[in-house]
Amino acid sequence: MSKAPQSPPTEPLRASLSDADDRIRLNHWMPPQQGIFPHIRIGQRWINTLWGLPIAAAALLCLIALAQSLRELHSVASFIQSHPGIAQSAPSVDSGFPWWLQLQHFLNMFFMLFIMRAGLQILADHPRLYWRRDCTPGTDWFRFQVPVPKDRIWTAKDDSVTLPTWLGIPGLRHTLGLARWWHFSINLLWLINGIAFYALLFSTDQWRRLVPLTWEVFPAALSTAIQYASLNFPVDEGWTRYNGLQQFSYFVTVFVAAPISILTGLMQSPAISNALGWFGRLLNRQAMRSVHFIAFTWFVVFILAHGAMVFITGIRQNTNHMFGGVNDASWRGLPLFLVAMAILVAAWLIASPITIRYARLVQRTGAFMIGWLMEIAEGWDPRSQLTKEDISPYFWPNGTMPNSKEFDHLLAENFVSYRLRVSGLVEESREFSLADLRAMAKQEQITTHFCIQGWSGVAEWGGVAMRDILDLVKPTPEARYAVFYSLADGADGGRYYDVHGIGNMRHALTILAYEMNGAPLSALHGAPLRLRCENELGFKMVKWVTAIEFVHDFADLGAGQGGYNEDHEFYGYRMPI
Ligand SMILES: Nc1nc2c(c(=O)[nH]1)N[C@H]1C(S)=C(S)[C@@H](COP(=O)(O)O)O[C@H]1N2
Ligand SMILES: [Mo]
Repeated sequence: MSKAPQSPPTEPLRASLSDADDRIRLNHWMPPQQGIFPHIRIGQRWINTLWGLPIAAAALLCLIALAQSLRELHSVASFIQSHPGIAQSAPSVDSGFPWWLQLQHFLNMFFMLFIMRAGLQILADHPRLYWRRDCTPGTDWFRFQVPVPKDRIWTAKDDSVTLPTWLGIPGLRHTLGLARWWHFSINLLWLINGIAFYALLFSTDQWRRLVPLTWEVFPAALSTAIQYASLNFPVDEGWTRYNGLQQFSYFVTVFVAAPISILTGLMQSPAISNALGWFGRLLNRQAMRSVHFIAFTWFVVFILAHGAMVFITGIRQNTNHMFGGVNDASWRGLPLFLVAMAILVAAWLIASPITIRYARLVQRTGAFMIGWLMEIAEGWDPRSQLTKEDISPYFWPNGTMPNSKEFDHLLAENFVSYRLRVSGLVEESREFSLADLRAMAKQEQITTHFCIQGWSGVAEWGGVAMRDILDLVKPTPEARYAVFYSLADGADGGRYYDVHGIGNMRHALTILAYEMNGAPLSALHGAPLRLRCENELGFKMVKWVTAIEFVHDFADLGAGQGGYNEDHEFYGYRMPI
């Protein structure tokens, strides 16, 4: 903290904050927990998607037999004759495969690898998908976790599952803090590459490869599909024109799946979803998460099919096109393709180990790359008030419960001796009893809670607006942050705390809540007092708040990252997205 004029006494709870490692140490980390193979719910039945493998294999064999017999039919033969595969109306491309196309193709492949792995890691932190905004157990349509146990408190963190380090980034369990830095930072690079790709496509003749100009693409795609399935492939003219099936699948990938992924990703954020008002309410976070995942499966299927076709339809010619930029019988492309693959495999292998070893560096780099976006988004005003009908029947509990004599005592006496201390860089330090707070103006709001892990829930919150507290204690001009101290420790020992920019404390929907859904706040959800700050993710909303301290800087608190999860789990101190 820089020297304040007359250094005020600091909050005594500072001493109970703990330092944290700059890397993941397995003996300090959440114990592993295996999930189950992904299941899909159809009606009341949960079906293991592993069945998809033999079914797909059988379907493929049937498809081959079907396509071969179809081609013996006169009508099909003449259909293929009139629609050989490449739409007649498709104009040809004269510029071959220019260097920028090859480079962007490689970068795209490289970035997607990290984005998809990190995305899976994020999903593994709440391994269930829903369509409705509430995440009531049993309403999920997809999961790789067992049903929610009913005989005990089962927090969202309990629900997270381990991913192998070769699959997720960085693998392990509940590492989404680090995975999000990868996901968002590489997304930014992928987006820049994508925008440059669009621009170059349309400023050259290359767009003609991908954009079908007439409906003829559909019969052409059907014809190509029958020819491939019969294992008697159509003539390849890929240097100048793609066939209908290529054109259709590339178009969907580039112009449908990619934009949908970006939009559905952004709309899972509290700041963006809330700022969009009715639109964010309609396309709720869980629906967006589900569509985001469906787009991901499209990419997986596309990559597998596209990769297989590259090999099956002539690896030498195909790599000459996309990695060599030539259309001849040379061996120019293949070695370059192998080099590209080696780079990819090496990056694949080191991504998780370096993330585990240099976790703090990954956090800092991520904050450097996309922290500015987080800063902007935090300023947006939440415009998403919901109605009583929207209140979720179930609200996941999360975090580490208080486990102290002090809290047990407070709970037993119904918090009569509870005092909220507000101190630090303020003109008037104050203590508030629960009765004092209840006597102040009450603000009620019905909002969606967005947990970083992926679940959401709607509740009505009642409490005191933070701006009213600010008006009473009057933070000095040096005060830049508000630190919230909890009565509870965090999972790795040391007190739970979190830091907010003071601007965020003046937001219309930032309150200290003592009521949830019209009843006094339960111990599980943060009694006697919890923070609600609707443009941020759930972990920023400290439960069981006991003290608020206004400070100039937070570098000397805990491990200096601006909060318990920021210190111990490598989250960002601003996470409105
Ligand atoms: N003291 C404390 N506050 C906490 C946590 C915690 O572990 N300790 N978890 C946070 C997280 S990650 C979330 S999502 C919300 C969960 O609030 P809920 O239990 O009411 O759903 O509380 C936040 N506040
Ligand atoms: Mo959370």
